[in-house]
Amino acid sequence: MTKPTMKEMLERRILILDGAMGTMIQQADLGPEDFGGDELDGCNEMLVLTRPDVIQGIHEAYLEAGADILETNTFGATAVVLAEYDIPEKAREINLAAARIARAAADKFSTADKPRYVAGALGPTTKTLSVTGGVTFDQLVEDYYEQTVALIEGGVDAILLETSQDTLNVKAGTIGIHKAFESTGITLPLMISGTIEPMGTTLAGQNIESFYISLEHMNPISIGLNCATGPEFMRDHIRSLAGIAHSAVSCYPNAGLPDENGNYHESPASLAKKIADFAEQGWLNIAGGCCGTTPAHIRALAETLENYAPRKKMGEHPPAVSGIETVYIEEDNRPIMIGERTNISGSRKFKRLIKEEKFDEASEIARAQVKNGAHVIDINLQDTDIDEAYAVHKFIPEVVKKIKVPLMLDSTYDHIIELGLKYSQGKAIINSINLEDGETKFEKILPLIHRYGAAVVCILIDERGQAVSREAKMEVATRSYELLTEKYGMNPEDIIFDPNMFPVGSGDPQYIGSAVETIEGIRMIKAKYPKAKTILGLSNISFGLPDAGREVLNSVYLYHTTKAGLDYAIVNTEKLERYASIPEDERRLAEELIFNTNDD
Ligand code: HCS
Repeated sequence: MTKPTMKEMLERRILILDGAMGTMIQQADLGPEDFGGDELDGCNEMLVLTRPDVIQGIHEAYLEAGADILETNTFGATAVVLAEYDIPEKAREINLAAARIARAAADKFSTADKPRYVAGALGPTTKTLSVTGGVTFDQLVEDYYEQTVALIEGGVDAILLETSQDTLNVKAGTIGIHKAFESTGITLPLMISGTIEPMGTTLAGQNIESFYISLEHMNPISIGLNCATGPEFMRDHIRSLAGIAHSAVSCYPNAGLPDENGNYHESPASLAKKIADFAEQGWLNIAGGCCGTTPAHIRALAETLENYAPRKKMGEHPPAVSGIETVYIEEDNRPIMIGERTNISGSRKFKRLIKEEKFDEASEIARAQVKNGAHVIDINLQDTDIDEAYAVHKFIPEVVKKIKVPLMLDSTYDHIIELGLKYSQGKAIINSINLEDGETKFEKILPLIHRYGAAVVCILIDERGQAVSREAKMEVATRSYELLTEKYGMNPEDIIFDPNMFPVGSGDPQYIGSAVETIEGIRMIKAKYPKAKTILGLSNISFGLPDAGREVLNSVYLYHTTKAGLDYAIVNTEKLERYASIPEDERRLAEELIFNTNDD
């Protein structure tokens, strides 16, 4: 008889994950010789080679206690961590051995009623891309890839990225994991577990919602929290996660907060009771223990949770993008304002600062935009005078230290977009794709969207040029939408149509009437594709007018396009006026231009 899959078992009951490994090893009274010598003392992962009996013993104790899922002893078996012991080359051997030990133990205890699973554990490493640095995104991808390949070859049932403190590390991890799935031809369920510090966010600053929104595209079988705290600190976060996650929710806290000597005091009964309360609320699918927990904790948990049903109702949330913080795109907060001043082609000051490599000062411009109401920041560093890749590499890490809002990455080059994504913890917006050159742009950018998670601006341009009339806009939107959702597998909520705007303020006769076409184009797109979003680069409309006139025209146009359903506006947030506060005669003049109603 074949074993039910983990997914099938998750439908039936709350699955019990094992307890701590690291703190169990600490208690095992081992000496340097057990780890392979003085230099390797404390390298827990080495024990799968030097003292496999110890690791096997811990696994079996957890299985006896009732664990359904074992974690391999590979938390720090990533080359970048093993390099601290001068043994990076041992990564493959250690992961392979660890997976085999856990596999054998799980199989020994597995029965038809209670199948046991092995999750290959990948820790966060000792370096975070967003906080400590000291490692590159690409290096982490390679290290996680190597680790995952060996775990798969050793026979694990799932891959678990745990104690995740920085979503950028997780993104590198998931990319490495998928690369391993491709190269081995074996795709396993992906489990993700974040760590929220007592102050309420990950080390890299995200709360649980942003963490989830940034990783949702990976479609994990489970997502949850472990480590850092005991269960009570996790309560609000687990509740939030259960409310939004489409996947199973996991929770494996420490046995309380450690005291000054690093000891944990939450008793098995008390831990089980607190976690059972989460189950009672219907929030849980997987539960277990992290640092300080023992087989006694897992036994208490398994016995208690037997009486509770797993979370059944999947969560939901409004369409969203994220940086360190999340922005939901909802009817009552439209339009989302995107600060445009960090665009080289739109701001001379910004361009000068980037050219002079004053990245810190340049990022102050982003901060000013946010201070004045921007919910997202557009970043465009493309210019013939500038090395764009270098500027992205220097500027984006600087700017994400200063602002928490999502990024809009604006470039015509896919390799530049990808570079930007490697610095974006959150779910960014890519600006932009179009059908100008057939599907070339779609083919280049869509893989990035699936790999890193992002929304995308789709400009309504095709092989014939920019769509001007409302009918032409609709035609290109329809073709783009069908391709993106059906052929390229995009979530409709992440498609943002830019229906084009022309400078009606310039007086150029070819643009007369185009502002109304854009308003009506937005209305038609929103009616046909209510899930898709719309965006405009607002200042285009007033191009060629004196500054004061520009502000009025921009603001009046924003008012009318918002009424038509506009979701995002790229603006200079420092220079927007409220429609109601614009003097009536100025407003009328602007409306005559927009609606082309001046007969003079
Ligand atoms: N699975 C790891 C997590 C440490 S945070 C351990 O040691 O139990």
